[in-house]
Amino acid sequence: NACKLMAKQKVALECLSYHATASNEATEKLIKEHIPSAQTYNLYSFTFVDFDLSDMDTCKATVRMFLECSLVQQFHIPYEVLCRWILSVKKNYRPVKYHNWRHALNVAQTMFAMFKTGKMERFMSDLEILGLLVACLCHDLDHRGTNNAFQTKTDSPLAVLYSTSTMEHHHFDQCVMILNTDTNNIFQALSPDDYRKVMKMVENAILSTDLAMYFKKKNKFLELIDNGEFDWQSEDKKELLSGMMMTACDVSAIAKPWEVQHKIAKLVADEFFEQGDMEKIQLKEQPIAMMDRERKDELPQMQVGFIDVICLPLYRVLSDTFPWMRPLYLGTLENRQHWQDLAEKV
Ligand code: 5BB
Ligand code: ZN
Repeated sequence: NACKLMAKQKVALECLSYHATASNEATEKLIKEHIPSAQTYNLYSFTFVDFDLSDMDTCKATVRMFLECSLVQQFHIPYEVLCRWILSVKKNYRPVKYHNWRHALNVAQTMFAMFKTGKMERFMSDLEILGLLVACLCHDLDHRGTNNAFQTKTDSPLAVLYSTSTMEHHHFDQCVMILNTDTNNIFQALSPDDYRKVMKMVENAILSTDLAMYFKKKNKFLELIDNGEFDWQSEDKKELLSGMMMTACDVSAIAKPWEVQHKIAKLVADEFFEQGDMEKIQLKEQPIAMMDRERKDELPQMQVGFIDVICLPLYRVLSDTFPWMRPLYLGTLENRQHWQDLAEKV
């Protein structure tokens, strides 16, 4: 309808000034670089940290994950196209505090560690592995540091376009846009059938990163597990499992060594506070506690709540079903204690 068309145009115009594909120079440079081993970057570990990596290293680590899964050979991805696509994806993240390219890389690395160290690879086809890695890298594209509720409250064109899972639909749109940009299509050699399949998978995976979707689907997942489900091959079960894995990867900063978790939680809080500031000033509204910098003393208690309500239940069921995922559960449990200690000091 007319209203959505207008919204779509506004979003497109807004993005046009921002979007850019990677330059040939940057692509040439990445192509010529030596790609260090997975070990060099600690890619197989659930305790991977990006803090000490240069921007170039983050791209090289991404290439390494594709190579390590044999995706380049398997799906005949021209190396130059892979390099350009990675740089374009990186370029379409904004420099916000938390939902930036580094977050996307971390989410993809946790997915990689789940496949390899978590031994989840055996439940997935190569095409599904490709789809999930791509989804992780693209799942927060063009994030503006504000959540779905904020889009709705401010009547942003995005909210007019998509009334539910607003940002997640946009992240997927951006993902499609990059793939459709000249010489960025890493899926170009796929058969039409595989192309359709992988896009469907990427869409489901990205939309699954809306926390509202997680709450909607988690009971179905728990039901399957309670019934002793161990065959994850059917399409809808695979979709459910993929969605749960996406959420598990998305929040996996909570499972990192304490110093790392502490630092990342500060970045999350800073981004939330900036939205809260905009709500106070522009909307003349009182933000929720999580976004109110006047209430930053409550942060440790909120992290305990986040861990108890979202993270631990998810990691518990995943590691009870897939024992090699246990490190995520244990790391989170350890951080819970640290946040609890801080909460009691106040
Ligand atoms: C989360 C859901 N929200 C609608 C209300 C608040 N809660 S919360 O109480 O669990 C909460 C989570 C409160 C404060 C938080 O951070 C304060 C710094 C967090 C929190 N969220 N903490 C984190 O370390 C992280 Br990581 C996150 C995730 C933020 C992105 C949410 C996207 C979830 C995708 C499945
Ligand atoms: Zn995310």
